[in-house]
Amino acid sequence: MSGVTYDAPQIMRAIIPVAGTLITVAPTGAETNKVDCPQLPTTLAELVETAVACETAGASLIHIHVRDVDHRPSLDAALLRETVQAVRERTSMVIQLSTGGSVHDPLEKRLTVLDAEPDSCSLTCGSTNFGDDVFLNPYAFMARLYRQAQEREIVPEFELFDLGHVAALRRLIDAYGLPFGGKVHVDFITGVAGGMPGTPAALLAGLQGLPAEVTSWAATGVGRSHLPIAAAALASGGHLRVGMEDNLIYAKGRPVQRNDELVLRAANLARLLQRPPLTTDETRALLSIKERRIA
Ligand code: KMH
Ligand code: ZN
Repeated sequence: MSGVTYDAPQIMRAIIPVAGTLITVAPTGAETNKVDCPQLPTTLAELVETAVACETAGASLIHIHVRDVDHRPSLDAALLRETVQAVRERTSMVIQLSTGGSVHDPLEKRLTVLDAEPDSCSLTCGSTNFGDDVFLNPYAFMARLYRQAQEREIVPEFELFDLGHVAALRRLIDAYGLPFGGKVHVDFITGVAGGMPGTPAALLAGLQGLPAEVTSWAATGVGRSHLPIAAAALASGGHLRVGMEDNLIYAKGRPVQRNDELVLRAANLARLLQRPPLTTDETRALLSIKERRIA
């Protein structure tokens, strides 16, 4: 396994400003209970309505976890397929299914998510403590998921919760080459209890270790690190992920009511920094997404 490199040209490449901003929305996640947060979109109808509103607000990629009729996290094959089709019919966003699921989902079941034929899938580059639980991603699982995504022409988004995950991404690319389409997009998910802290310093440390093959990167600050990480990412040439999977508080004392208000705030911040939201077509080109939309 080759080591992570920290050469100066690589650092410069990572922070070169880019013209627009890919805004991902992660509207639901697997951790928040519907009873605790009735505005969380957990039904298919709520999810589709959310997707449409978030696309209008500036999101061009949606990271989806589905819930069953009891609003519990689910990896049901029919439900995943129905969800992909419904969101594809109503929006032009890149559809990314979570392969992380919930911390309780078995690894074998998480691999079956690809059967729903999403445009993209998440691929977390290592295990991490996740609050009181463990989010398990052994290297052999990552490798199988990566190979299957390549075979099915699904573009992975490499989720990096910790600095060690940056090194594991290097190992994966060395072993199996580039993803379908040749682009390498990563998302630093910072601020999880057990992962890298949600600080600009930690984000910059991660950037410095990125493999040269990385073509775009985004960042997410979970909870209170939401805004500082968004600002640091925009200032450093990165893209954004926002949504109720990561953050339920809009401002002090003010819960998030709708995902699209988080997207709109991110879009306005991006515009302020002269990095307006990418269109869905621009995001599809950035990530080399296979065309699966029905004309
Ligand atoms: N729900 C977390 C345990 C992913 O979507 O791939 C994992 C997660 C990552 O949300
Ligand atoms: Zn997720």
